[in-house]
Amino acid sequence: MGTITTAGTRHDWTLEEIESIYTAPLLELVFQAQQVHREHHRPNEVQGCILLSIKTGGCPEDCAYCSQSAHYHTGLEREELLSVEETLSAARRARAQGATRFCMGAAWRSVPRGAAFDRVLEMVRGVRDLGMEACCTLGMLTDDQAEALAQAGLSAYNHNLDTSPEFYGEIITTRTYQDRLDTLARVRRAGITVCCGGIVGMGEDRAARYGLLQQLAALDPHPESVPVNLLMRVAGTPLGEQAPLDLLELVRTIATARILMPSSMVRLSAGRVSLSEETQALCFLAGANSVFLGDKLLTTPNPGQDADGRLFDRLGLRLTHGPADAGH
Ligand code: SAM
Ligand code: DTB
Ligand code: SF4
Repeated sequence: MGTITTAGTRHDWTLEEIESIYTAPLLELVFQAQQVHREHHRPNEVQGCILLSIKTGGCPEDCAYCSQSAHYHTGLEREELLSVEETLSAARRARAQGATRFCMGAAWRSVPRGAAFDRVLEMVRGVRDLGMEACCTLGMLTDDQAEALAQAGLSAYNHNLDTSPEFYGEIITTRTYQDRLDTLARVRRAGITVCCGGIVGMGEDRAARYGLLQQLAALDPHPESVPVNLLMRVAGTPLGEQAPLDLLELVRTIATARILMPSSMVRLSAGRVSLSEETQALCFLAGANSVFLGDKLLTTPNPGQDADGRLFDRLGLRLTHGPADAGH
C-alpha cells in the first residue's frame, strides 16, 4: 500500500483504491491529505456556516437518524414554515457571528408548490441581499423548482447521499438512492452548486464509507461542498442508542474525502459537540475547512460562539471573510 497516489481530479476511483487510501498509516494519510489541502485551499482558514430549520418536524420520510421524522417519537415540537422576516433576522445574526453561508433546512420529503415555495424563494433572495451564500436543503425537487431557486440566486443545494448504496436500505426505506441522485442531477443542471455528503457512526462498516466516498467522487463535477456528519444520536430514533464511533474513523473519512475531491469544501458538520478540540484539530489537518457555527444545528446542539472562539484562538484558525462565493 505505502504511497498514496493523488495526482489529478478523478471520478473513477475504485473501491480498492479508496480502501488503500483510507487504511494507510494514519500519519501518512493525514500528511497526504494536508498536502492536497494546501495545493487547493488556504491553510489556517475555515468557512463558518450557520443553519436554520425553517420548517421543523413531521417529515414523512423514515431516515433512521432523524429527529424530524414523523415515524419516531423524539419529543420534537413541529413548527410550520417560518416567516421571511424571522429567517432574515436569523441570517443577519449569523452574519454578525462571522458566517458567510446561511443554510436553510426544511423537513419536507419534496418541495411543495405554491405559497410555501414562493416564501422560500423570497428567503433566498433576502439572504443573497445580505451578501451571504445561501444554501437550502428541502428534499426532492422538480426541474422547475431547481430553476426557480437558481433564478432567486441560490448558491448551493444540500442533498446528502448519507451512506453507500448497499447500506442505504438499512437507514431509509421511503426513498431510493436513485431518487437522491436524480435530485442532485436536477440541481446541477439548474446551475446551482452541489452540497452532498453523508453521515458516519450509524453502525456502517468501513466498506460503506468507501462506497459513499466512491459515489461522491463519481459525481462529475465533484460536489463543491461535502459535509461529513458524525451521527447525532437522537433518543427515540432507531439510531438513538448507536455505539459511539472510533473518532479516528471520522478523521480517516475526512482525509480520504480531501484526497479524492481536492477542490471541494469539506465540512466538519454535525457532531462537533462530541469532539475534543484536539480531535477537531486533527479533522482540520485532514482537510476539513468549514464548520457550522452557533449553538444549534437544525434541531440538535452545536458548540456555540464561546467554545468556537476558544477553539479558533487555540488553533490559530481564522474564519473566511467575505465577499462570499464570488462566482457562485
Ligand atoms: N429533509 C431534507 C433532506 O433530508 O434532504 C433536508 C434536511 S436533513 C435534516 C439534512 C441532512 O442532515 C440529512 O441528509 C443528514 O445527512 C443530516 N442529518 C440529519 N439528522 C442527522 C443526525 N441526527 N446526525 C447527523 N446528521 C444528520
Ligand atoms: C448536513 O450535511 N448537515 C447539516 C446540513 N447538511 C443541513 C444538518 C445536520 C443536522 C444534524 C441534526 C439536527 O440538528 O437535526
Ligand atoms: Fe425528513 Fe430530511 Fe429528516 Fe429524512 S433527514 S426524515 S428527509 S427531514
